[in-house]
Amino acid sequence: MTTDTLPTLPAGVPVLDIDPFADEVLRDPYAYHARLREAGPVAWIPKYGIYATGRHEQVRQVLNDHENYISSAGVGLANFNKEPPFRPKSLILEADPPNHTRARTVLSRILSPRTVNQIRETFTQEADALFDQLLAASERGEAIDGIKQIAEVYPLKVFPDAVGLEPQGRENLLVYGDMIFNAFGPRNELLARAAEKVQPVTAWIMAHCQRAMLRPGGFGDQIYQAADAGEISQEEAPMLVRSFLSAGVDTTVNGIGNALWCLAQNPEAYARLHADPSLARQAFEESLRLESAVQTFFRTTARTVALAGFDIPADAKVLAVLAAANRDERQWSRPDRYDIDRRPTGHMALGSGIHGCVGQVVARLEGELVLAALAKRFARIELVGEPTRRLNNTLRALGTLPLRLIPA
Ligand code: OVV
Repeated sequence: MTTDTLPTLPAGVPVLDIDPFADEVLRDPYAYHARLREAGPVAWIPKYGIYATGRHEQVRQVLNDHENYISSAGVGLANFNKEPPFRPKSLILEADPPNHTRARTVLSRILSPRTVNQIRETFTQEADALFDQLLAASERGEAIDGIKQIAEVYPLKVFPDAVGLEPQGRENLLVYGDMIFNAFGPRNELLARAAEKVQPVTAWIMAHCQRAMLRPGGFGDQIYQAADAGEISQEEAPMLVRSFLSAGVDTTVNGIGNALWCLAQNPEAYARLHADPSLARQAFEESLRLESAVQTFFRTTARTVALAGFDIPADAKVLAVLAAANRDERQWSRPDRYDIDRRPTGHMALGSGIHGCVGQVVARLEGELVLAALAKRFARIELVGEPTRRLNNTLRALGTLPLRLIPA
């Protein structure tokens, strides 16, 4: 590519000649993240004609300036001002105020701290039931897959139960999530493979967004109640249920999977957690920082905007590398270390600003309860094989995590 095919490149912006979505980069992104931070506060990636930032200060700035860095043109690589979205836009994720505000108000009330108080007991019982069963298996000497048997089963039980979905067919949620999060990246092989499987899955998802499919009183039905009250339209209700089903499972599955991976690699941290299971919440938070399940989101500039002194032109895509900000040595001491005594306040794994994760109180509840139930029963957790990766354009995901859990 020559510079005259890149009219939006302003003079002086450092160039980073890398494909952030290449398999080898996704498999081990941290060297690329370091290069991105080193290149400057913002860099130009010619491969896609995008800007990228991996320093904490600028990632935070981009996410907290929703007027200049908008979401309605998509939060993936695709610019919805130039190409149609691959599915009808999310009413909350891919929206700006004032539309965003109406949707956000409804979802944040449903997923509020008050709600957490109501679901906490059930979510705790489910975590205890799962780990009692794993304890029995461990006493028989069986190894387990931490992804299949912990990270997938727990969120697939508790969250869809709370939304009000029937038990059958929930595996569709993982296939759908894999596709959605791949679709924030380029049209590469990963997206093509995810898209192959998705037609019947999309039909299942959309069918389960209908009120008749949702248990009265659950999170899904509560969206329809907001429509009954006139806060949103009746047509908007199933679209907001779709947001629950898109963002509520694959994220927590990988958040929990990555937390287990952190603990399996750091026996001294696990020992501390076992000695004091009340550290579960902090241990989960630190794993969000270190191994962020959602690695990136894009924004689109609404006008020419100065970022760290560089003029970014209007209608440009800016890649906010949340996971790079979370290991920025300008922000964190010993950033690559898993330290459960650290309070990683200000990490970007759940975003920041008006689009910050609306389900974060539920996500944190799930992470905390899983790690606490684990820590109470097991003295040690050991890796008994090489974990495998499930590559995704946006998610940091393990495919398998072979573990032996050693009872206390
Ligand atoms: C945060 C997130 C991820 C994926 C999908 C959605 C949101 C949505 O609103 O559909």
